Amino acid sequence: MALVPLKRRRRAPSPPAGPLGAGRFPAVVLCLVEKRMGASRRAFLTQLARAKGFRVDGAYSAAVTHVVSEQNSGDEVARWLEQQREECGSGGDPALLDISWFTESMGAGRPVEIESRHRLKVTALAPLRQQMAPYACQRRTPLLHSNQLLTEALETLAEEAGFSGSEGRSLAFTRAASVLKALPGRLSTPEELGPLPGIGEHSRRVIQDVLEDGVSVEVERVKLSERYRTMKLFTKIFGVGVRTASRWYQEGLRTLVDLQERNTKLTRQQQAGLRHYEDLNTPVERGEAESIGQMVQEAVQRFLPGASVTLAGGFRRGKPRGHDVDLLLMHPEAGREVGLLSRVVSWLDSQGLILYQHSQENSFTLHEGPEAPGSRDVLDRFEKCFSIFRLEVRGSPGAARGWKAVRVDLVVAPVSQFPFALLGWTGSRHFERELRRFAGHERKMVLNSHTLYDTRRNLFLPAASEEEIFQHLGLEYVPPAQRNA
Ligand code: 8DG
Ligand code: CA
Ligand code: CA
Repeated sequence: MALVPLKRRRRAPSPPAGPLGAGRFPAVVLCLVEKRMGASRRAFLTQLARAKGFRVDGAYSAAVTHVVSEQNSGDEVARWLEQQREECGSGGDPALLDISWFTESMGAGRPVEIESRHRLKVTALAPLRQQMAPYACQRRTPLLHSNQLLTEALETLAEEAGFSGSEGRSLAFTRAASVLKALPGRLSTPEELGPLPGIGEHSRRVIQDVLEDGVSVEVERVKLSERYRTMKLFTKIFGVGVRTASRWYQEGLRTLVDLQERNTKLTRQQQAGLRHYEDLNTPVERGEAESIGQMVQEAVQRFLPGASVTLAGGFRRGKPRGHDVDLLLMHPEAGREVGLLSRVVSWLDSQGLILYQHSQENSFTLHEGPEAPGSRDVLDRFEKCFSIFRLEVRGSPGAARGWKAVRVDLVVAPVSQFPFALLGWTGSRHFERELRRFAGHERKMVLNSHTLYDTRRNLFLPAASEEEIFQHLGLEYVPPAQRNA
């Protein structure tokens, strides 16, 4: 069975290259491992390579494509790489090379093709995998990882299972994908999967297919199927869930035009979703999210000076773009936040900045007991507003009309619940699910976006920070950038 090389992952934009700029070979970014090479030899080699037009970065980042070391074992360098990834909070999947590749490249005056004799032999990956903790909240999951092709395949199947109402199957694929995201390196043979937790038989088959053939026939078939494509089209309408989309599919509807032509009954939210379909399915850039944060912050200051606005969701985990903007509002004095949201929303509305909104009152009371807020159909009971903002955009392509519709969630958290709200609204969804599962199964505690309740001792455990919540749970703190499970 011939191994088809995996397609190279798209890389994050490169950081500035230092004084010498991008170099003559834009596809190659070197990083030299100091370890046994020593500082002075490293400085000498760096200078040499830069003089030949190579980009050599002083520190590791996701932009690095070639890691070069001298007299270090592959395992040493793999461990070094893992540490660097942790420190810079991003993945990257550079080739680990022996000095011989460097010497030959300098001789040739260009990066020579990597051959297997240049590559360091890494065996340490297997034991690392055996240590993989079973819950996603016990692991560190960076935004960029080395197994993109595999996780995309598994996540397509998870989505498909969700569309068919098979929650259990969907979760199994999501779990498998999440384990692969936490691996320190690229999986190269199905055998390496041996000791990994949480990867079922079906997922293994898919992984094997992708590793061997570059694609999974099953996944490709799903992606082409009429049902999957239609469900995806419909669920991308703001306000349309799996149930509604499924009903429309069964009624024979296939396109957005069908919805209009057949006078399908739509809620006010769905009408807004359809009206702004294109904008709402264009990713929100970080800069746009920050502008919206600023707009809300200014409105908040008008009515309640001292209140804060915090960007949560995927952006807090370091994502460069997202599907919406999640903002948490809070005032450090308990009770002062009451009434803030409606004023802020009315004011923004009066300024013509809101295209759609529906708000929900705070319905949380401690007396309901610990189970209530986390019950099945509601994630939490904070006062909140699900909205569509009208964001002025200048100079970006496709923004000829000068503005863009952006989905925004505004959530008000009382100060005593703020750390729980922040943890709950930072995600990822799978990370949150796993935190709650861990709390329940391993600690007999109930965690939601409001509180943490210890059922053995019958008491609520207060926390002033996310770190304290992890401490109560007996978990090592996982920073937001490592919650991309
Ligand atoms: P994206 O927008 O970048 O695509 O991803 P995201 O930011 O990770 O996802 P999200 O759908 O915006 O959800 C962010 C977190 O908010 C997620 O962990 C779930 C959490 N969340 C709550 N309560 C509620 C709620 O009532 N509705 C929704 N949609 N999300 C909630 O804690
Ligand atoms: Ca979000
Ligand atoms: Ca959201």
